[in-house]
Amino acid sequence: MTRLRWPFSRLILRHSLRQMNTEMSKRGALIVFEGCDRCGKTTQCKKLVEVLENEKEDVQFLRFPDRTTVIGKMINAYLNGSSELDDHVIHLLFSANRWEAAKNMKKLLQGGTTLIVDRYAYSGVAFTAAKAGFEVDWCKQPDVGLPKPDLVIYLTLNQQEAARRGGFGTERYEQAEFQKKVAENFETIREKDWKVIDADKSIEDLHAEIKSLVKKTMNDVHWEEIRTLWT
Ligand code: Z5A
Ligand code: MG
Repeated sequence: MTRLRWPFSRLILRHSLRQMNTEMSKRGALIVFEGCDRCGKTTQCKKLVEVLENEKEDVQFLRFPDRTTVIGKMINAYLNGSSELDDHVIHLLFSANRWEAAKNMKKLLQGGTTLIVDRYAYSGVAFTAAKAGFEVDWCKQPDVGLPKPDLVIYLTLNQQEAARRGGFGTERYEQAEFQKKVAENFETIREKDWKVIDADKSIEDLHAEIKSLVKKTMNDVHWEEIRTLWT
């Protein structure tokens, strides 16, 4: 009788241990890239993801706006000038575009995936607050409660080097005067723990600097709670 029960209790024990292990698994880090136009955010995000994937790290690339969703398509039409929207409406759509991703982001982070994110709520605030009649505090409100990044890498670039990297595109907001206000707003909303990096260096040198910061954060947050934005 005892001999028959023993394998069952071993199975139950093994199952419970596996369960505990899943519940206590290391979480991934939420890494966000912010910065002015053409400073190299997308270039660095993609390179970082490629290198980390080659090292068998569990990583995923996300970008905001995510132009693939229904809301993202409305944002895309607004940015390329094929639709007009009230400034409040487009601000709320940019935020809704993050909220529609938030649940999955949390799930991935809890499951151990590190997220490398190209622009986030800080861009939302810096761009809308550059428009007449918009206060930083109002702009922050729709994003209150989103997952808070564990690391914000803020890339800066001087005007001359930005100009060397090609002229502005044809999208809305791609004008020098507006971009200047956006850069001032980034300085206003910048938090103490942001890593500010001068992006006026080679893609490789910049990558090396960024990678060591990211690796450290990935190790530091394993057992930490996911924090909440602006609460
Ligand atoms: N927006 C908003 O209003 N509200 C929001 O909530 C959010 C966004 C999330 C679209 O964003 C617009 O939406 C944006 C903000 C607003 N408006 N503007 N401006 P987007 O992210 O789709 O924008 P983008 O088209 O990707 O542009 P970008 O982000 O400004 O560029 P970047 O990603 O920083 O740069 P890059 O594409 O990596 O590089 C630019 C060029 O420089 C390219 O030719 C590279 O090959 C070159 N490059 C990159 N790194 C280097 C180095 N180190 N040396 C030399 N050359 C380099
Ligand atoms: Mg980009």
